[in-house]
Amino acid sequence: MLALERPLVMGIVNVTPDSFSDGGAFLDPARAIAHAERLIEEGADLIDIGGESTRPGAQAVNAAEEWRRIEPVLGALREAPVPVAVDTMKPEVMRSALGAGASMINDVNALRAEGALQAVAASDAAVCLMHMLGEPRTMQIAPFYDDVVAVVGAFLRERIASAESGGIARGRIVADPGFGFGKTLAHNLELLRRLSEIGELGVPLLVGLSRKSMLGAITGREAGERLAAGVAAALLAVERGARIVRVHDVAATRDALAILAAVKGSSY
Ligand code: 7PJ
Repeated sequence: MLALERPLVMGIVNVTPDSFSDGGAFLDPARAIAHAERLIEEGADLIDIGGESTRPGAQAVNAAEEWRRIEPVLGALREAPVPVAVDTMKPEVMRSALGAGASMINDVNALRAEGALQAVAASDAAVCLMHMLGEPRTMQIAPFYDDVVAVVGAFLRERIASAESGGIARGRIVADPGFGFGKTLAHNLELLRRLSEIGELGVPLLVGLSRKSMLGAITGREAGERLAAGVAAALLAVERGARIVRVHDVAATRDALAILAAVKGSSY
């Protein structure tokens, strides 16, 4: 159960050799665990562990290798004071993660893989359903939408309905428009500008913009130099209704959200 009276910060821990933002830095479990602990100290409300890069063009890994990367980190965080999500599209990895105490499955494929919905339904964990057009290997090749907000909203509504009819109660679900997943810069900007329109889904919105290439396209900066841009984007998303922001830079994001809360007259 997550209290959502203030926006929450999900801290990203990639245990991959090839993530675009911090590729390889935390492939060693001890370093990934130390990084997760640091994000918790910085004020992360939840941690997201990923063992497969979903950056544009990334190659898939098999379930055994993906789980081998995740398991030690998830195991070490069993006693962590915050819930832990596992970022995976694979039902085998979902089942292992849920068996090992994951509190949330973060699926960029929105439980569309055969058996994924059942894997989550058999647990009492939460799930994040994200919109992606196509698959990571090819998704940035000429993505097209008539109306990106309408298409993403309709997709998320359909996935929420499927999850509910498969036995996942609405209170366990969050939805995510999937910035950068089969979207051009113009699509991403329109989604962010009109985020409050997708917000009418009946579930909380989670948004991931941290260090993404759309920020690089606007600022001309490399992934490691997009902190200010990412914090600005997270703030804009929260102003438009996002309830959870998935970020690499937890302390800076929390500071920005504290300013927002203060301006609104609430505490953070
Ligand atoms: C997202 C994600 C996102 C959710 C990644 C990256 C690429 N999960 N996993 N939303 N992005 N829910 O971290 O930039 O936007 S991987």
